[in-house]
Amino acid sequence: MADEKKLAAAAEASGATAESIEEEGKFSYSGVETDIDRRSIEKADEKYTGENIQVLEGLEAVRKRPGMYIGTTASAGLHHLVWEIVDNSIDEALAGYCDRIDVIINKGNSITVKDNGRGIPVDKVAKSGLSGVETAYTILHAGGKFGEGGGYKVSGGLHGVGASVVNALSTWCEVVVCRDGGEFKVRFEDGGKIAQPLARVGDSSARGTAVTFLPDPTIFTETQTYNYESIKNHMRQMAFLNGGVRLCLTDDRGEEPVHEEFFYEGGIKEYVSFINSAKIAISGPVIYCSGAEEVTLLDGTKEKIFAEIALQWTDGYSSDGVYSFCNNITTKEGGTHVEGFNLAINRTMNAYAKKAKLLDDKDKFTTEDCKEGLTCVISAKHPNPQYEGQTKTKLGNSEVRKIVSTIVGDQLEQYLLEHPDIAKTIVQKISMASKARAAAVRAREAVRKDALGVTTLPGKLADCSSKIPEECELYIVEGNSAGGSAKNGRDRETQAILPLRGKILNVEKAREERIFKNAEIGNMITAIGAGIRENFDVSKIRYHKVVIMTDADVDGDHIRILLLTFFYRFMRPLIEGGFVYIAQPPLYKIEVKGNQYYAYNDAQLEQLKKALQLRAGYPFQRYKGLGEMDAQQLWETTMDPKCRKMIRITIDDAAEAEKAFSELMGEDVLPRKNFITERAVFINRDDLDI
Ligand code: 0RA
Repeated sequence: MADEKKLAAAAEASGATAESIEEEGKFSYSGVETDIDRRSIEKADEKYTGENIQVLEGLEAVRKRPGMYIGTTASAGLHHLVWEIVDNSIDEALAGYCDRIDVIINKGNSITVKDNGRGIPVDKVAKSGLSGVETAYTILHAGGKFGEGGGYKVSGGLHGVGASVVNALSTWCEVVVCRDGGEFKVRFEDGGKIAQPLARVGDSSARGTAVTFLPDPTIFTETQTYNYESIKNHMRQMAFLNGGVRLCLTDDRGEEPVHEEFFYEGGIKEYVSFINSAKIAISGPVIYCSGAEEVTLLDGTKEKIFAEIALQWTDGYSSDGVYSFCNNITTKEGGTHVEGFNLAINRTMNAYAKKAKLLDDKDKFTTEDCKEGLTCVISAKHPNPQYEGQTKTKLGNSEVRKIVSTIVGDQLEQYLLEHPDIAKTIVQKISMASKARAAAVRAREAVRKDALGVTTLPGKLADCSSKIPEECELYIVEGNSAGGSAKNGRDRETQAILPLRGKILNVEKAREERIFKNAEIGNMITAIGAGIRENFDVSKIRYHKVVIMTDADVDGDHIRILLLTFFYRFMRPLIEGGFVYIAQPPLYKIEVKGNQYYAYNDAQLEQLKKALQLRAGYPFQRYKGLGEMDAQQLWETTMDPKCRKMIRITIDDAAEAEKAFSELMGEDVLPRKNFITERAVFINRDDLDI
């Protein structure tokens, strides 16, 4: 097994997906209601005749500016198409008519999404003059605006751009609906043009909708290949967030089909158990609170807001184990549901601890204290969510604050009163956190003083001369000898080198006071220059690329994961912003007639031997460490921006990443072993371009 694959898998450590650096198009959504959207909606309200030119104009707008609708046309956008279609089926499940959704990755990378719901209506829609199916697939934002009863709702939010967007971005798209005793089929081609209008093609006693589409390669130019792990993670998350719905994934691309099913009767309760599976829970079984409240919308209609919260304390030290969602979409920046939770947990735990004489009347726990070691999933379902924040991932509806706060306040208090032993354990944990906080603040102050002093950059840091962060790179290098080569081989203008001595501290297992006394960690904080944790300010980072460069061996793997854990825990926006990379040094060198050739994996080595027509047994060098390369070689193979390959680390799914980091770095040995064995399967099938 090639070592860089192993590391890619460790990076994929999941939730943290490794992408090749070419993938620059991060998903950033600039708001759902763009001007183009609004125009299209207005058009959709006009009278339509069968072959309507305006329909095509709407879809043409999507094809002209796909980024506006799906964020990016890179890998994330390709996957977004699947989420869109799955969302529609989830809505049908939430309406109570569907309990199974299948996703099939077909040979050739088309996708089928199939549900056992009522089937998209096939009757004519007066406004469009088209059938319900054709309307949904050709008119922007048509979803939910047709059909009787009004029971059907699009989830809205960041997804919810609708099936028509998927159709617009597909080479072809077929929808088969079974309902009313018949099977109906429609086929679109060339970005949504009706190629075969909806027709009854047979009888059927079944009910449901099956959509198959092939993403258009002229739009998704970067990659047309679906990543099994990404789809799997998303479907598992959907199954957790929508308890009782069975989500099934089949990959038909290989020789043998791969099939997995996700079904969690307990929903988010099981989600918390899953995240905590490699941790030690101290508060008994997962605690669950839920409630709904009716609100009257602006147009006078009444809708229910629903919120559920599942929580469990572990013996861990991190205070950022809160995962929040609205309408099944991660709200990365939190928002009113999280604020409501914070208020409730603070109020409830302080009141209980005082009443039970476990806390002095003059003392007070902070919200941070209450959240130490806590894993919590908050899921809100809102008919009209408003999103705010830089990435539009912060829930803004103010009524939600009160709703969540009341639900958690009342039900958690009740739970504590009914379970005094568990309550006591939780209060003790919070109390210890509170005491440690005072000590940590002092230790942290010491580091911050250094970090603020411009003159006190670490002595070991060989800084670059440029002060423009966008062009600056920090190489964090394992070992002093490799550090020496890197210093001599680098581009001094833009590349800084920070050598690390031996292994860095495992921040997953150490308490804050110790962490801040660790010299290597202090050096990294000072060098990057943007603070840590809640004070981390990504706009202050001194380098836009932080590159981890370690040996391609077991120790190197370990140091790499220690560093990733550190960044994940202390500078998460650095990873989220895509500023963290892993260098890819070559594994092999072959010398032929004085020329040097490098191979970065086993397959390349074989290719090279063939291309150079080498006899069997021709000698080659296997690099055991970076230290075996001189400065010139290190530059040519690993650091020169013109020819190096690096892996960029991103986080797809925060809960998944959390679980992976705690499995890899936590106390328990068994989950770590399992993790590595499970990944071994993935390593062979990963489609990373290295
Ligand atoms: C509108 C009305 C009805 C069903 C649906 C939409 C529907 C949409 C999707 C999208 C994916 N799967 C779906 N399944 C159903 C109900 C019409 C009726 O009363 O039968």
